[in-house]
Amino acid sequence: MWGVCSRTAVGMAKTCLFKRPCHLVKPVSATRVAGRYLSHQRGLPALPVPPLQQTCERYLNALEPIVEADELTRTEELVQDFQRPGGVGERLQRGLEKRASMTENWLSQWWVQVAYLDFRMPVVVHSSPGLVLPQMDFRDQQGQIRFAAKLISGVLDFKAMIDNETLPVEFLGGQPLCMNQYYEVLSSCRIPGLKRDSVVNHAKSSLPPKHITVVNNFQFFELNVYNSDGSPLSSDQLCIQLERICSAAQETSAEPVGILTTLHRDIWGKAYLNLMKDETNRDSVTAIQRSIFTLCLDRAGPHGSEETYRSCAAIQMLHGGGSPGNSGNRWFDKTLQFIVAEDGTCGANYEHAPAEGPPIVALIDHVVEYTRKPEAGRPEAGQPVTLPPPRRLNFNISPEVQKDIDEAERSVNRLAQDLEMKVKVFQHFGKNLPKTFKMSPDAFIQIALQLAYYRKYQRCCATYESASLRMYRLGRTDTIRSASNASAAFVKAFDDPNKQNSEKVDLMEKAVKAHRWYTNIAISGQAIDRHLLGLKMQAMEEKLSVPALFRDPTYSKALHYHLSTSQVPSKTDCVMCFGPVVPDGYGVCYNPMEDHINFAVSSFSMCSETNAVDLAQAVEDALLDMRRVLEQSPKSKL
Ligand code: COA
Ligand code: HC5
Repeated sequence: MWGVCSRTAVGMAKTCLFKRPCHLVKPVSATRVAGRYLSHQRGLPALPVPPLQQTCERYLNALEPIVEADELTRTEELVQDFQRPGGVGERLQRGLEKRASMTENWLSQWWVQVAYLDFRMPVVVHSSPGLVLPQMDFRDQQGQIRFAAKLISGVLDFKAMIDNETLPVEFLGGQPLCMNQYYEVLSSCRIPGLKRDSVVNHAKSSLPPKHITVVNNFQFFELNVYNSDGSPLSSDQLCIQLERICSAAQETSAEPVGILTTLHRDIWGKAYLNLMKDETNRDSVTAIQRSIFTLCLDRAGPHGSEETYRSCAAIQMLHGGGSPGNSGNRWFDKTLQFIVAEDGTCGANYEHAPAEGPPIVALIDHVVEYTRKPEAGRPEAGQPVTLPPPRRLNFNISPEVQKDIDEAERSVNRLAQDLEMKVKVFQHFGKNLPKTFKMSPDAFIQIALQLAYYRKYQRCCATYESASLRMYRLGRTDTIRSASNASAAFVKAFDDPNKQNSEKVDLMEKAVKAHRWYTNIAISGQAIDRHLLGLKMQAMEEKLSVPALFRDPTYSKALHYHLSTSQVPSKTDCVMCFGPVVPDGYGVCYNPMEDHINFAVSSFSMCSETNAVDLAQAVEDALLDMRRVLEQSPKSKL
């Protein structure tokens, strides 16, 4: 059980098992959490609070490539004042250290609030990522149902690993990781509030849910996925039930109530109160929230050519194509939605508050592997018996609710119209090439992104890359700032005809090393962004005025990420995607496989300065040009 590590696709090694997590947002008391899970979690180190001087110094370094000299001078003065002996910085640092000694993780709850629950933009595009699987080999409803049934079985198989304590613990850089997020993704849901949202997790209730929700033709159904003896329904049984759902959904039409979940959160918060006034609606919404996950059986989206297929599919996963498309065939507050369309387009959308991408991807990798196994090899749960039909979840649409639905349709259509998405499969090489040159593949890709951006804009920009903090108990993420002095020196030299090839290679190596260094400090809790956020939150907690350092335009500039990026590796050849985090920026998600790299680049078409297609092309060019100089370098011929 607690055996030897083996590498997984998430770049993490795995062993062992356990059970019952604590809740992410509202922790359950430790006495309810028993067994190996708890001892594993207890064995994890607590997230450190980095030294104040170190963060101040690193902050100024990180600003150098992205701000003007006069801005930097002003910020240097603010930093000096902030960290002076007896100053506000020291007071806040002490407060943070105290908080760290009294909580399981001084950061995570604040982070979930600030990054997700207090963030009021629609979760669609602005927060919830999409995941695109390779197109499956069916093209009709029968094939869709058969695949969806296998998919459900695959998720239940993964769920059993959670329930039976056989879920492997992952490792990163030889360190065991916090596994809490795995226990947050099933049977949970975000709930809109008037000012702040919340997340409920029913997995830990005394009566854990036994059903999923299925949505087809904008209509929701509760589908019980376990037999009365507790065994999961077989794929054949599930097929029968899904067929019943599809015929019932085709017979009638309904208002797309799910589209309400695409609204701005304050507006949805109000609309939610309208919706929940009605008892039938309350019952239906509760069934969705409690369900293990949601399965969206979509009609086919726009196809496009082979070249554009994945970009079209990414749009289906991210927002569903607007109200004439599949956007109403969703409940975007649901933590996990699997999407299976009639034309073989498959993937998922997930609400980000409870978990990061890697646990979701590990689950999906498992499901895909499961669906590929021949039926015969699988344990089937008993003989098909007559099952009660799935329950339709009815909604009563009052004029008020109808108005909210109309508004949601308009706003999601604007959002869909505004999102540009380009999926590029970079075929020329993958992790293999940087490895040959003894460079970190992730750092190599990030430096290529820096080069692509610089070539397009003649400047460096604040760049965000997600770094996992899961080495620490309840750890989430910190920011790797990919724009460094070393990357700036490299991108400025690269197209300079007066520079020798050897100098370019030397600068590339330095830039890649600097990135890997930043990655190492970030995953060991010594990066600057979450610490600075913590110091600011501490000031608010102590009801102090927000220190000038955080009111500085330079601080806003440092947080205005023109490039918001994330590496999400997987075993399956899939691509993950998300929207930009600023109106004039890009979202770039990439999955480096051994011999190719899948990229999804997004931008907003409203912004005339950005163009996802162009940036994707610039990234491809940058990667190829970087390879060329490496191969031309005498070192490579050694
Ligand atoms: N020479 C040769 N090989 C090298 C190398 C070098 N100098 N540096 C690294 N490698 C190898 C590694 O051993 C690894 O090998 P593997 O393919 O056998 O696993 C591979 O290259 C990849 O390493 P690298 O590219 O450096 O990246 P990483 O796997 O360490 O990932 C992060 C870096 C930042 C992505 C990772 O630390 C992280 O935090 N991941 C989580 C991100 C996340 O949560 N994203 C989703 C947010 S929702
Ligand atoms: C299916 C995986 C998608 C990845 C999502 C991701 O990277 O989210 C980042 C989370 C974090 O805390 O860094 C946020 N980001 C999309 C804005 C990079």
